[in-house]
Amino acid sequence: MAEEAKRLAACAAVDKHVQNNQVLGIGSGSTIVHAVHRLARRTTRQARQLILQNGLTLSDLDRHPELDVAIDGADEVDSDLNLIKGGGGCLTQEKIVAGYAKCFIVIADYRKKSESLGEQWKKGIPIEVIPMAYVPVTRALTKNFGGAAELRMAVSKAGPVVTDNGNFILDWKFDKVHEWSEVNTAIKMIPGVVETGLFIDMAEVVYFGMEDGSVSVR
Ligand code: ABF
Repeated sequence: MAEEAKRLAACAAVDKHVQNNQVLGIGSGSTIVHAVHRLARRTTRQARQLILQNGLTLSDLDRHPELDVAIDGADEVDSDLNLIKGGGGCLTQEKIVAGYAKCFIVIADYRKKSESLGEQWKKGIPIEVIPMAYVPVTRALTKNFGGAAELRMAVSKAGPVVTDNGNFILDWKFDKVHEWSEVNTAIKMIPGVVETGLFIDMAEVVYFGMEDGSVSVR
């Protein structure tokens, strides 16, 4: 059910927003896989071959510092299109890609839709930190903003999760609704914080695949 909802959202977003010869940014997660499949179906055999031969690494921000469209999933989306991202461990590179796109589109299934952040996603806001600073950052988070923050551990419990950038992730469980834009800026000012999983005022449109097979656009 949720998988079909992800597919519906991905197809609707790709069909509406992606045109030929555009430079695209693609995020990570299970929903985005459906968007890539949709894109591949629309790609000619020759281009698809090219994509495969190049191991799907098509370009980078050095060559394309501005993207036409970025498409990504999310862990939660509120009624103002603010997002929590990073539940899967990726947030900094995704924020960079979204931030340099002319248009940032989010695709998600119905479980991610909420009115207020925290209604659906109970694991807290992921915050990427420089490893040497994770203890003082944890203390600063709870002292300044309340709640609790935990170092994210690998499933094996052998050690902390290490991001693509070689950093750790703190999951900050907030205990009240905040003014998210202000809190996001304040958290980013804590020395040792690399990036937060709060994506405020970035998404232009969000496609939710719904349980009844429809697509809800916010
Ligand atoms: C990435 O994938 C993360 O920022 C987000 O946490 C997650 C969403 O994954 P899924 O589509 O599997 O729910 O975009």
